[in-house]
Amino acid sequence: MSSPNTSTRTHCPYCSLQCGMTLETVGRTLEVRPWSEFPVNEGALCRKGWTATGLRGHRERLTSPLVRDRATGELRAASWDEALDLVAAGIRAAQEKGGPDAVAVFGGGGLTNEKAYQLGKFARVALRTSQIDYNGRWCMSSAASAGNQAFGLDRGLPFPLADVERTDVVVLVGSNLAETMPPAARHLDRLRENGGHVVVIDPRVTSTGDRADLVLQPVPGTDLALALGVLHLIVAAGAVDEDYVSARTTGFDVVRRSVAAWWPERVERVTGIAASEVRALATLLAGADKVMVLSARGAEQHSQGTATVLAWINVALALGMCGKDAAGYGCLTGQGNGQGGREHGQKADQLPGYRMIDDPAAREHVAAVWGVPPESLPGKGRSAYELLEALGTDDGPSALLVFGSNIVVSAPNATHVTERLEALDLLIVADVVLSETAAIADVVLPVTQWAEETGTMTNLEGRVVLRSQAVTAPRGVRSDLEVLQGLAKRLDSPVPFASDPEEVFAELGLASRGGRADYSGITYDRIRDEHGVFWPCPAPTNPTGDPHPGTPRMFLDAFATPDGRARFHAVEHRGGAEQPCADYPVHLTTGRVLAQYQTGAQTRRVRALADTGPFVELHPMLARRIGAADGEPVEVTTRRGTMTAPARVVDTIRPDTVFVPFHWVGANRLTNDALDPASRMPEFKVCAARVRA
Ligand SMILES: Nc1nc2c(c(=O)[nH]1)N[C@H]1C(S)=C(S)[C@@H](COP(=O)(O)OP(=O)(O)OC[C@H]3O[C@@H](n4cnc5c(=O)[nH]c(N)nc54)[C@H](O)[C@@H]3O)O[C@H]1N2
Ligand SMILES: Nc1nc2c(c(=O)[nH]1)N[C@H]1C(S)=C(S)[C@@H](COP(=O)(O)OP(=O)(O)OC[C@H]3O[C@@H](n4cnc5c(=O)[nH]c(N)nc54)[C@H](O)[C@@H]3O)O[C@H]1N2
Ligand code: SF4
Ligand SMILES: [Mo]
Repeated sequence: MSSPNTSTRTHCPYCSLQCGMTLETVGRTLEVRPWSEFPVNEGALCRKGWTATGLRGHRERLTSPLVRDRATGELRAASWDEALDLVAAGIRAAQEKGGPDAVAVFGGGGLTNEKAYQLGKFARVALRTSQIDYNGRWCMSSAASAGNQAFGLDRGLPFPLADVERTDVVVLVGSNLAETMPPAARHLDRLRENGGHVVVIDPRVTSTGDRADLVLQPVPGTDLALALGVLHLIVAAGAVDEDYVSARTTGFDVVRRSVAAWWPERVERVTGIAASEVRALATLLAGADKVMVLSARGAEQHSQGTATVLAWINVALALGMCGKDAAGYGCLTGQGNGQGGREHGQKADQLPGYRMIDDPAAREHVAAVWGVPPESLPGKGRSAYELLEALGTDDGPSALLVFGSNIVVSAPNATHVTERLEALDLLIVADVVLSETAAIADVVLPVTQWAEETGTMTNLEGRVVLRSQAVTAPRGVRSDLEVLQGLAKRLDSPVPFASDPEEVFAELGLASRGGRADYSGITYDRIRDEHGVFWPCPAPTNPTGDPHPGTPRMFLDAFATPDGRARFHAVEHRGGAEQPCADYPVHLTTGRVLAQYQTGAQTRRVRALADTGPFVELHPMLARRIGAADGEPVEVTTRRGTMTAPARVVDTIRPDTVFVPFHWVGANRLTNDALDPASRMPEFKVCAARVRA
């Protein structure tokens, strides 16, 4: 490994903003300092970013492989050779019995582009399994599937985030960005200083809502009906941009008819939002020159997530906004590499460059880069939740390798999923700490974390940034790339696997070349100099040609569909898969708080972030009805499980809804595993529950 610098410019280990930061080694400690020139965050970080070095040297950091001792049933330390030999032997045994698909791989949207790429290649080339998917299915997959259907391409934001400041109205549908990407909230403040308006749609008034001009509080799972109602009023007001619709889109006539019956009073009955507020929103949008609709998990993590996003895209298209400067639709992706993680082949149906695995030309291109025959590549596998459900069943995988996900805490209907993990013959988890998933594994592989390795990430804007190694890794750990290299060798992979990130990135560039997410014109040196490069960025066809500038703004002239036009899609409102009833009378929704990241595997171990624990947020009216008091334990039960946590009584949530953060074990024992038919996204954001004091 290269010797550490004393001052290194890099990016945060957590969310999709990928804030720039400077890491300084001061004696033996590593300190976070601002990197003011990096445009995305201009030196600002949230609490998680400032304390990101808290896992370094932590006593719970894994520094040796662990294997489960047959005699005691406990995990014990092992050498790398012993652990990797055991994994390779287990994989062989599983595949001899059950064929290539007996081994499955589960990846993560926090992995660097290099790791995501290598994991996809490892599955298809070294394991020859079709059974690979990743936690991105639980993140922005509904927005991705809607973006692909409407625009022919999915890039979270098709414009730089700072464009928010130059629009007239921004509508945040199910985003709490003041807590989930705090430095981004400054754009909302600046937009308002510039005379623009912020609208927030969320069943709770969050700290994002506190910065808004208009807050609408829908019943969870009804954002789609609200979009239909807003479009109904836009049509009625004659505010449709007919020239744009006829020049740049197809399919509006059917959509126009489909919203005809969604008058505001009907919207009020379904969404719980007063008809006057629905009218206020439509009036604001109809009168604005530039409108930006941004969705996040609140609107997307539903069994109708894709349809909901399509309904909001319909609103943006009808107003003529998509492809217009400082306007349009975007999805706020979530994980550090939520964007890049879905472009390089760890998704069941995709190959690098956002190519589809069932496309013969895509298979041929990627197989040539990999040096294997196209027919040796497996086909499409199961989606994340379907894969987990199949584990240990007669026709499902009997071994699973997990890289970068803590499934036991993050999966919906988690008790059921944990049973599936326990039914495996072999569970292998690569992680930096003993997560709840690693704790039930047969083999645990300790890996390097962000400051100890180099790699690229693609942030929510499609900006490819470089995370540079700042310190040497603790003795005993290996990088994910080294782990995959070691396993590929033991499995007699037909081609070798590189472990140097820059080498892997160059190969990824070739594999992505000509694909929808083309990275072939991007190099580490360029990213360093240019504060990141936006894909698509093809290499020049002529080697002496000018480099491609990258693509900060997409769809300005045409959409990525065959005819260049965006597609309207008529969608129907159905609502959450599980509606309240006499036994389970309230809506349960889940989400995040500022100080914790995801399943908390990393942040719950950072002492400076330990001020909040789990809680159940509920309205004073509901608290009174069940006899609950602020700070006292309440029990939440759904058809799948029960959890208990202190009540947090606030008048900012709908009285018919309770909110539980999912950073602590418990929330996902409650959630519903109903899936969106297109994206296979589980319904994390609504189910029916009972609350008791
Ligand atoms: N602090 C922190 N920041 C993070 C993360 C983290 O774990 N912690 N994770 C990162 C990741 S991976 C992601 S995906 C993003 C997520 O970022 P967000 O989507 O902003 O986060 P959530 O809290 O999941 O959901 C946002 C809001 O949706 C609301 N909501 C619930 N149900 C509904 C509904 O039916 N309709 C509407 N309109 N709103 C609803 C919730 O009340 C919540 O305030 O955050 C990223 N940033
Ligand atoms: N109820 C409910 N559930 C949800 C959600 C919700 O809103 N509500 N949100 C969903 C969403 S949007 C997401 S993104 C998922 C997140 O779910 P997970 O991905 O399971 O959550 P993380 O805590 O990010 O888990 C990442 C794991 O990888 C480890 N890790 C970190 N970096 C590396 C690395 O470089 N290599 C390896 N090998 N391991 C690494 C971490 O220590 C951690 O254990 O949760 C989903 N679950
Ligand atoms: S906003 Fe996201 S990227 Fe920025 S410091 Fe916080 S967690 Fe890190
Ligand atoms: Mo996410």
